[in-house]
Amino acid sequence: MEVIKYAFEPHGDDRGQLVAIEAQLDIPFEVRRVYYIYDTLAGVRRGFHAHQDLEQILVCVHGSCKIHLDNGYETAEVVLDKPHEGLYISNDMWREMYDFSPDAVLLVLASRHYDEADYIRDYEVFLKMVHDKETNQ
Ligand code: T46
Repeated sequence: MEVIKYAFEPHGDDRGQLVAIEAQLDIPFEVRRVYYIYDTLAGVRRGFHAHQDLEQILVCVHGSCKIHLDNGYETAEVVLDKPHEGLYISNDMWREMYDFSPDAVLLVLASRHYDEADYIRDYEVFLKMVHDKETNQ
């Protein structure tokens, strides 16, 4: 599976680092929503869903975490541990987030507003959907 990571440019000087992410310049979509996940306890696994119509960039701006990706055919495990690196996740991708360090802050830039109807939370339904799409192509 192709894992798409964006390398953002840190603007560092003797005061520290600054990363700017501009919609449709540094990432391929307009940002309509920002959320972040923190205080996730050790051993916790979150996610367990796919989206039908959502693009997202995940940046672990502090600490580290791992992302399990599954496109219905292949899986990948991605480590996020750099505040200047973003993981791109688009539609039809099952994701789980795990191995959060105690200090982890996972920032997410999303292309659409929150919509519970966009979530596919049943893995069997997800598999059927991606396999049906492949068959009908
Ligand atoms: C995703 C991964 C990476 C809202 O009210 N608004 C929001 O924009 C979001 C994302 C969540 N919520 C509420 C819904 C739940 O009551 O926050 C609660 C926790 O959300 P959820 O269980 O969906 O969180 P995760 O960590 O399983 O998944 C989240 C995103 O929902 C999802 O789109 O791709 O992070």
